Amino acid sequence: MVLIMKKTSLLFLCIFFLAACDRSEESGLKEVSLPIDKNATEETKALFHNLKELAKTNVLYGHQDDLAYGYSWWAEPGRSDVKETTGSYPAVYGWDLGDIRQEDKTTNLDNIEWENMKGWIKEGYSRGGIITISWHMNHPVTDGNTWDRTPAVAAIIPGGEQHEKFKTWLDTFADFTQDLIGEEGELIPVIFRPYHEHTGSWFWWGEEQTSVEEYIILWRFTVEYLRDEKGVHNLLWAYSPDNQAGREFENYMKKYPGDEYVDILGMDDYGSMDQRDPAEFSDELAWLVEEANKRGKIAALSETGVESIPNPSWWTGQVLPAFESNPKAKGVAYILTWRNANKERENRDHFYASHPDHASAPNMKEFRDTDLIMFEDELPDLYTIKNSN
Ligand code: BMA
Repeated sequence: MVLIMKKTSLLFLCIFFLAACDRSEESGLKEVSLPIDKNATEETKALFHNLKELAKTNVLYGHQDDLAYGYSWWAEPGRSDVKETTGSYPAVYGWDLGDIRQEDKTTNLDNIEWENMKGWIKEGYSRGGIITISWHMNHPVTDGNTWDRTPAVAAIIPGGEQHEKFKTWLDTFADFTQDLIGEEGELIPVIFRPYHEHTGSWFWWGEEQTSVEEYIILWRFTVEYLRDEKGVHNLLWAYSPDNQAGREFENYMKKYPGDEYVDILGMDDYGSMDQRDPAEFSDELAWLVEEANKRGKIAALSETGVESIPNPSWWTGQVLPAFESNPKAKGVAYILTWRNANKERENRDHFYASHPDHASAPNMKEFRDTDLIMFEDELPDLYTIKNSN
């Protein structure tokens, strides 16, 4: 009898609880998701929240260096291979700060003038686009380039002999980000993706050159120095191991700096988009989405592509199924394909988005026309929180 009564009251309690939940849904209030920086600017908080919401229904398309140059043009205002191929600019603009240091060099490692880059960042943002910045950072000990594999991390973390010098590089980075100002005087939010592809060994912060402890200390120091000492509050932090076309999830998390230090679980992967069974890769993306959701983070395919797109139906034949084969993979927030190097200047076919004369151009347009994939002209306002359904 006592048991029956207990069961009945439990039932009533459940009904009451469900009704209460219903009412909060009716009122249209939604929980706001917050980034790791509790003092992030309003626009940065809004971007985190809105991107997380948008990821439930769409995958945004992004392209590296999109406004700076294309396969057959260089620094011409308004131009974009992506827009000329599909009718819209990309929703996400990738830029890289490689070669930014305490010196007079006026361009990045791919010859983009810093001041022009700032202009293009402002332009993309003013149209509602998302800005993400990677950093092929020079070697802080030898002053060589980012591909100098001499170990360096122990020397630049606190206590290391190059620590003070390294901080001046971060200062330059801070200055750059604080000079990104929107039309209302607000700081432009940036998805910052430092020390990327560290599961490979091609950069000085790579797997063979850096211990787990060193990598985590470097990451956390960078967050704390920029956020707490330099007062940089327009960043979302993206962690982006290289997936190396395998189910190496343990590897993915091996040097994870922790949920307090990361907003976006990114993944860089070139190999998987090159003739690998998209269904397999889709399962890996699904894993990434689940992992991100579990931690209150956002999942992103932060760098990918196949050089010169030899398969004319690559966009709908390889990329789309990577998101659709496993329906959970649709929860990836965005994909960023790498840059379209200028053919004349670099004398090579090093492009990762279609350009209008390429055989894959109609297929990229088809990809853009699907309901799942979103380009810039379809974006909702990402920089204010509506807090309603
Ligand atoms: C690589 C290549 C290089 C380039 C570097 C940084 O993948 O595109 O040519 O310098 O990225 O953008």
